[in-house]
Amino acid sequence: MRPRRAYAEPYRIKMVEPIRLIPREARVAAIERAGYNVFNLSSDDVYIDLLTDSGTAAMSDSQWSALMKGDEAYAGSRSFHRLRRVVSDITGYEYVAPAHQGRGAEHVLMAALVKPGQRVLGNMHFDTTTGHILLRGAEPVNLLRQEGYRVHSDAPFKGDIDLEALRRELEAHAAEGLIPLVIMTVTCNSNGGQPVSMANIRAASELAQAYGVPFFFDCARFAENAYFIKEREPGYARKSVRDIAREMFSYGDGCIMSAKKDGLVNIGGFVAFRSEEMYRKALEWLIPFEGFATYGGLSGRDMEALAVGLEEVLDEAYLEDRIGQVHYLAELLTEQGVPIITPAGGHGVYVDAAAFLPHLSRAKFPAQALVVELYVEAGVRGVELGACAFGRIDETTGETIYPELELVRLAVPRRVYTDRHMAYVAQAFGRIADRREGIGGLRLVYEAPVLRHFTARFERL
Ligand code: PLI
Repeated sequence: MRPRRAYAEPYRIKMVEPIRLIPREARVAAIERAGYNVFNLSSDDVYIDLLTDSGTAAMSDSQWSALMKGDEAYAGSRSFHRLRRVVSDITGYEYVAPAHQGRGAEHVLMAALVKPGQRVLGNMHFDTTTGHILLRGAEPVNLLRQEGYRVHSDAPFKGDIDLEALRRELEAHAAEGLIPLVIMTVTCNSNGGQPVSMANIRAASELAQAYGVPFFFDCARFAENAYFIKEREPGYARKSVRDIAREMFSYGDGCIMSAKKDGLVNIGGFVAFRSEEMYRKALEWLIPFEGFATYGGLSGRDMEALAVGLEEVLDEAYLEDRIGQVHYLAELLTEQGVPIITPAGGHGVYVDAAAFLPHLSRAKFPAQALVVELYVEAGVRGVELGACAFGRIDETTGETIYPELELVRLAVPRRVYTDRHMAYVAQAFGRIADRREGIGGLRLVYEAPVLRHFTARFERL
């Protein structure tokens, strides 16, 4: 199951960005000022930042030099045409519209295709996708197969959709026109960056087609997904990751992408279609909200860097190193006795905070408490995905409804940190594990009505 890592990092470092570990007392003061919420920290006070793998990649020398070739024309930019050619070559989708980032692409797609009262099916929609479906007055429906919710498993494709549940939904609602599209998120971020198998993609696409429903990908991490297929799915070991990606996209009608992940850029996204009609519909929303059809909120140089990033991300030496590094961190944490979601996914390690701090009830925000502890111990910033991010109050009973899992995500930025950084993170967890019984919980003292985890404030109990 462990991805191969035959060589050292397939790059050498040409430019460095200094980072520093501020003293422990300063970290204690910083997190207190931040209301025990790492989103409120200044990044200068963070030593190793594992908050997200989104928009945090290091660009290559080729990408930096491509920036100089940016054509900043408002309309018909040469850089757009270059990006369009690269996207069409990988996806097979002819009609490409840039967007400022993933949620911009989601907005355009949902506005073009989704109407109030409809149901948007998927393996597991990401939060912003869920938000855009809800904003259309529609219902996001997650049909991840049961295995995907198990913390410990050796299933190779925990991002797969439950095909029987998909068939039932289509059978019940497609004929009335209540299902505007199915979205397959690859990899599936919300349960740990878990891959979806080609067999599952093919079968889900065939089902959608049989019911006349468009099939789309949220392909933020498509190259990582393709690499997992090559490593784990029978029949794909000898195929190139590029060919695997092409086959995957061949089963779809289009895609939305946050290029801040597998685009290897710091900002950007796009939506792409097989059908000109859908593309025309999308332009009605793209132009007023994102920008003209040939830039969609990006500068010409952004599009140049993205065109190069989409090629580089398919380099198998890069992917072997990338996914290998995430799995190396997972192994080190397991050696320290830290419970994590298994198998580890493509872009980060997800720690089971409820199992790590069993003395803290959900009401005491154990995952948030662990995020705070990791920052104080080592200056490392992870993120809570548990009671704060996903808990909500039942409007009728006033009771808190907790999500199934209480996790801390350690997302690994692409090409940014070395294995020594990973070892440092794991050692910090080892020190925390030794004194975990003494770690106290938190009390929520401020919350916004939506997406409360970004701005919440806590006090120590
Ligand atoms: O952050 P955006 O707007 O570029 O992309 C939104 C988005 C869409 N789909 C998926 C699968 C995502 O993971 C995603 C963003 N993810 C973030 C920010 C993350 O930290 O995982």
